[in-house]
Order: sequence, then C-alpha cells, then structure tokens
Amino acid sequence: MTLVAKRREDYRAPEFTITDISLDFTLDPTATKVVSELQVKRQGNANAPLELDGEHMQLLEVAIDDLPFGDYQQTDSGLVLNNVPDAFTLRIVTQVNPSENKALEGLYLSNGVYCTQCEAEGFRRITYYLDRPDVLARFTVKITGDKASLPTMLANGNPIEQGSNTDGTHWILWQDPFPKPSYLFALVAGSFDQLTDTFVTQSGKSLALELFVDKGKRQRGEFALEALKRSMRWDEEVFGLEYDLDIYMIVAVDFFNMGAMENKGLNVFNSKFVLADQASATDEDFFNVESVIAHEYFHNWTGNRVTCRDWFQLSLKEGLTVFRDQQFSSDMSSPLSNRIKQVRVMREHQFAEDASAMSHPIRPDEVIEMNNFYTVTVYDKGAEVIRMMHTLLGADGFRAGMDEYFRRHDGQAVTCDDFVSAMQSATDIDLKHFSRWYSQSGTPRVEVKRAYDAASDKLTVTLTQQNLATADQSEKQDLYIPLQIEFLAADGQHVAPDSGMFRDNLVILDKPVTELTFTGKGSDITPVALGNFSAPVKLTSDLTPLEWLHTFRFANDAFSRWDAIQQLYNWCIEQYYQGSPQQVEKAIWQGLYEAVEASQDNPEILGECLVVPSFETLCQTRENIDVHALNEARQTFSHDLAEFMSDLLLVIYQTNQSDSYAYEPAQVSSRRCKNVVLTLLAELPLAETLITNQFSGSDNMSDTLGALKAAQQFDLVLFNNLMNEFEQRWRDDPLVLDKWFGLHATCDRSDILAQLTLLRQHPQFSQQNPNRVRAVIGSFAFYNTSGFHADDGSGYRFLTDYLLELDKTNPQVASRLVTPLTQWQHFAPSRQALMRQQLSRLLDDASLSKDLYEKVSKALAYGHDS
Ligand code: B3K
Ligand code: ZN
Repeated sequence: MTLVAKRREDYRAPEFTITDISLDFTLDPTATKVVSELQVKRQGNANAPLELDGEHMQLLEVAIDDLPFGDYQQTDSGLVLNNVPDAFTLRIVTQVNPSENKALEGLYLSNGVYCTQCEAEGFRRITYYLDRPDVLARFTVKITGDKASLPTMLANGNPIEQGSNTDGTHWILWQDPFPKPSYLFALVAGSFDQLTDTFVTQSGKSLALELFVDKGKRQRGEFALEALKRSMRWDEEVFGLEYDLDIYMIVAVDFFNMGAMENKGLNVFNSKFVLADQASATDEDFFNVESVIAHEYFHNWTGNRVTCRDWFQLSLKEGLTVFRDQQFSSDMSSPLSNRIKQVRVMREHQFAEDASAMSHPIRPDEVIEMNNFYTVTVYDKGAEVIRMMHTLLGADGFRAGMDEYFRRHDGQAVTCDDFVSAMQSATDIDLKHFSRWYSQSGTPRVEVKRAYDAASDKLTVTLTQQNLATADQSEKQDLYIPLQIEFLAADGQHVAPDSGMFRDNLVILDKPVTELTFTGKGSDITPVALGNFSAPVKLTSDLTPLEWLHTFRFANDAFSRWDAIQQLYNWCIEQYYQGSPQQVEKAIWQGLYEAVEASQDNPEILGECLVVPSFETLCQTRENIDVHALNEARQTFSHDLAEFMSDLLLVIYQTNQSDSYAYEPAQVSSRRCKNVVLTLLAELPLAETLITNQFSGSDNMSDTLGALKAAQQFDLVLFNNLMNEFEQRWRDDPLVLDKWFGLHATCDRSDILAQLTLLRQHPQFSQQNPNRVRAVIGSFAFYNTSGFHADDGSGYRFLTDYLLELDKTNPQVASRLVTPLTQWQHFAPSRQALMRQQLSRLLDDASLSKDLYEKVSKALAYGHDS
C-alpha cells in the first residue's frame, strides 16, 4: 500500500465556497436518506471544476438549479462536477447505513441512538461537501424520524419549527445562525432522560441549558450541569467571553471514539465524561467530567467562533483550549495537583511520542490520516506552548493578546501564526524566536551544571540547551526557553545571581549556553530549575541526593519541591536497577522520612510526593532498558520505602479519614493521600486488614477503587475476592464495570493472556464499544508492564492479533491502541526486535486502514533506513 501524505505547505484556498446548506434527514436504521441543498459560489479559478469530498455512501441524485445534472465523475474520495456556473444551488441526495457504521464516524446508530461525529473528516460520510474547516456555511437541518422510538431529535442552533406526520413519524427544523465548518455539524436522535436549567449571562441574557442522558441516569447528570454553569461563569470572568446562542445542549452517548465533541450548541459526550455520582464515580471521574465539560464549552470561542484554516493548525484550537481548561480546573481545585497531573501526562506520554517514530511539531507538517494527529503533542504540548506565552506576557498581557485575537478573527478560519501575531501585539518581547516551538518537534534537554573558582570566589551555573534530531527532523535550532529558577544557599536562604535574569526567578535560554554567576557567595548554592514546569523540557543537573532533599525543604515553588522528591526517587531506583541499592544510604532514607514527617499536615503535597514515578516516566530518561529489571527495581524500592516509614504511613492513613463524602478540594486531597499511602502499605503484610476494612466500609467509589488497587498490589487471592464482590454489585453498569475490566487487565500474573480472553467473553464486554476496548485492551497494552512486555513476546502478539480484528471495524480506536507497540525505542535490542516483528505482521495485512498504516509504517522505518 502506498498512501500519499498531505503537506501543510501545500495549502490552497478552495476554488468555491458554500454560504448556506440545508439538510433534510429521513432517519432509517439501514437506509437514511439525506437531501442536501447548497448555495455554492466560485471564488477562485474561472474554469476549475467543483471537487466535493465524499465516501462510504450511495449517491442517488445530483441537480443544479433544479435541473438534473450529469456532468460529474465519482472517485474513491468524492465527486468532481465539471462546467458548473459561478453561483448556483446544488442539490445532492445520498443514502447512508447508520447501523452498519461501526467506525463511529459520520452518522451511526448504536443502542438505539442516532449520533454523528464529523471532526475531522466525518461529514463526508453523510453527504458530498467541501469538507474542510475553511468553508463556513449557515446550516438549516430538518430531521424526520419515528415518533415513538426517537422522541428527541437534535441538531445545532435553535429549533424553529416542528410537526407530526400521519405515518407515525415526526419532524423538526433546526437553524444555526452562525456560519460554521462542516466538522462542527451534529445530529442526535433517540430517547433520553433530560435535565434542564437556565443560566443568566453577565450581560443579562437568559439561556436554556439541556442535558440528555440514558433513561434512568438523570441523577448522575446533575454534577455535569453544575460544572457547565461554573465553566460559563469562569469564561466570562477570566476572558470576558459570553455564550452566543439561546440554548446549549449536551448529549451523553455510550458509543463514542473519544472524550467529547464541541459541535456548535450541541456537544456530544462519551457518557464516561458526563455521568458521575458518589457511588459510581471516583474523585478523578468528577474532576474529568468537570474538565471535559469546560473544555468543550470553551471551544465555543476558541475553536468555533474562531476556527482553524486547515487541520495542520489543529493546535490553534486544541492547545489553546486545553490551556484554558487547565486554568479553569486549577481555579476549581488544587493548583499543585493539577500542575503535577499535567506534567505526568507530558513525561509519561508526550515525551514518549517525541522520542518515537510519530514525533511531530505541535503544528504538524505532514499527515496521512488526520485522526492520528489528535495527539498529546498537539493537545498537551500545545497547551504548554500557550502556557509559556502566558508566562512571558503575564496574565494581563495574555488577556490583552486574546482580546486582540478575537477582535481580529471572530468568524474566521485562521492559523497558528495569526494567533502568535495577535499575542505579539500585546508585548514588547519579540515572539519570532519563540514561535519555533510551533515548527520544531522533540523534547529539548536542559542541563544545569556548576563550577566554582575558589580564587575569585565565583560560582558559575551553566545552563545548556540541546535539541537532538527526531524521527521527523534531522536539523534542529535553538529554542526560546523560559526557565523558572531559584537558588538556595546552604542555610536555605535564597540568593540571586550577579545579573542575567529576565525577571525575578525567570531566565531565558535563547542560545545553546547561558551562564549565571554568583560572586562572593561561596560554592554551596543549589539551583532549583524548571519551577512550575515552566517549559516542556527534560532537565538534568548535577544536584546530589542530599541537595534534592534540601530543595524539598527550602524551595518556594511547590512544583519544584515535588519534583525534587521525584528526581530523588528516580536516582534511588537507578541504584537498585544498577544492582547497588546500598548506595541509597541511611541519610537518604532518613531525609525522605523527615520530608514526609514534616508534611504530615499537608495532604495535598504528601499525596503527590508519596507517588513513586511510573514505569513509563522512568523510561523517558533511560536507554537500552531491561524492562523487567527496571520494573523490579521500581517495585523493590517502593517496598523498602514503605517498610522504612511504615509507622509514619500508618499514622497518615489514619488521620486522613473523612466522615461523609463530598467532592471538594480539601477532601479530595486527603482521600488521595490516604489511598496513595494504602498503595504503598500494600507492600507490607499489615495492609490486609486495612484493605478489607476500607473496601467494606466505603461509601464512595474513590475509596472502593483505592482498596481494590491496593489489593491488586497486595495479593491475588484477596484481590480476586474483592473483585468478585465488586462485579456482583455493578454487573449491570458497564461504565462502572470498566474500572473492574481495567484492574483485571493490569494485574501482574503469569496467566494474564488467559485472563484477557475471559474478559473478552464477559457478557458486558463488546468490541463495538470503545470504552470497553480501552478498558481491557488499552489498559493491558499501556499499563501492564510485566504482561505486555512478557519475554517471549506473547503480549505484543496478543495486542497485534486483537488490532488485526479491530482495525476492520474501528480503525480510529485501533490506531490509538497500537501506540505502545510503536514506542520501542527505549528498550533493549532483543525486545525491539520482538516488537518490530509484530509491527511487520500488521503491515503485511493488505487491507490495513490508513490510520494504522501511517503509524505502523513509520514505526518500522524509524531507525532502520537511516
Ligand atoms: N475536537 C474533538 C476531538 C475530535 C477528534 C477527532 N478524531 C474533541 C476535543 O478536543 O474537544
Ligand atoms: Zn478540544
């Protein structure tokens, strides 16, 4: 198979545009008819044919200005209409089969609900169209469907008319006054429970809020509706942005490829990110619901009102909207835990992507399948790039830049450069050098080194940036890196360098080497670099273990204090991994003990500091990894840590019990701290009673799951007993059962593949449902280190067998799940060979989707053709 990549540089404005579209759907499970009427206008070359995108449907009729039209060719990817006038009405009738659509892209029917997903290029599975984000049209949508089974029929905008027919069907007409690209179109039809509310905007306009959930789940939707109101208020207060339609609708569906979708006025959500109550959802679930609700709502301005010119610009809306939802979450809960959570995503997943064959800049240059680029790089690194601008400009400057961005571009489809240039207008800092972050891929390395000259009593701190070649780019340039930094003297007091700071605690690294000097202050100065994770870089330094402890005691930046403990853990695990655990001397254990003891009344930081770095994080700073030795080093260290401070951990466990459950910041921190401690204690025999008591006494899902995770760590017999009880309680609730699936799939046991086979036969498992597939197969491939990386390659083979099946029905989900197999670069050569063997099996499949083809072929080419 050879597939041609599209290139960012080849962008050309469309020859035609569409100003208005009226769609008429007659819903039928296997033969839905779609009549589309387009107002088309030529805006380019006078002779150009009209080339419409379209696939996976039947074409029934084409007419121009009410006359049948025959001068067209149908191709694999669309329709080419020749000799068309400069302005005309185009009528196209198509037929689609929603029940057969298992890819969940375009219009599909599952569990009796009709639903669409059009971003990025799904609209072309509904009708022939200029399916690209720079064509903005006004949509009118009529839906006709069975009245009994589809009492609710929704589309974007406002309902303007409805009625009944004599044949048992009814119809409704929706109109969206805001011109929009086709990817923001949505249609939903089904039978739901509905929650309604109102919101009064800052300018006094009253809006209707409507949330649609599965029958019987109304109470589980209340939190999401409250979260929506908080998001609306926050965006008014922080960015001065108000909602623009009269009605805002959210629908929760069970079959959905990703988290949610920001369709104008009609968000469609994976029910996982809407439904939450004390009994069925963890604190983390509540957090995610609030953050995804906010994210989709914030898109109304950053994404919908101002959209992307082309898909290479995806980070324009995603990086910015992630940054906005992160700021919101941080205001709603603990800023420290939020920042740590974001950094974990960067270190565990984004750094891994940068190091892999899929490495790409936040604004990619080449794409075969756009769905493959909804990545942690575009989203999360994209948000880090926005955050750096926020750091450089300050909150007020950033707000001024945003105001200017909307003033210039409201109603347009624009580029990342347009965004930077609006930001430029609000600052004296030249952002030209900074903007390389958009075009350069890879994780920069920053090294901190000290040299002391006794004769002149001068300490020089050298900060070096290094940008290594990545799979996609061999040449690299220096970046503009804002590095937050503080300096500690031996007594814990802060000291300042002679000169060279950009601002208090901020230094700019804009060349390979930057030096800061300290004269007359002695040699004993500890630099604390990368405060608040001020740039998405990998930091190495010459700090000693005792200096990390010093940092924890005295640094001002809470993130740096947490990070110091993480670096220290990383160092300790390395000693175990190298076979010399005795290098972790008594003073270090004692220092860790004292650090924990001193933080006893601060569950927020304690709950984060007692988490040992994940296996995935440890991989990012190592090469040629012996998987099992590293995993074991991590586990043995955790065991020794728990043993050394068991008395202290028990006290912390006991003091962090709360009476009755509430989802509020103080309780969340305390519960998290308690459950993190329980996981550590699960290394020790004394944990059994704690685990069983917590499980049986729990009145909320966080504590129940905390007990199950600890049991999984503790012992298989206890684990299986508790898991059986859990299954009995939740057997009819697949969304909750996903937690159970995930725990089984991540269990460290020699018969894990047999277990996975059993899970696949479970009555609640369904290969059609992406949530189930992610819970079982995804948890295994991403997080079951011992099972996925079994020495005989059986884990890799299992995943491959599964993907070969799944790819036939849902390539998008298959392509997400292949990721761990493509990230072989950190491992020892023998293991790389086993992983590559399975990648070759995938590539040998002649009918492989282009989604998988793009990732697999890149992964195989990387490192072997250079
Ligand atoms: N914009 C959607 C993601 C669409 C993914 C298409 N494969 C959700 C979001 O980022 O808000
Ligand atoms: Zn988004």
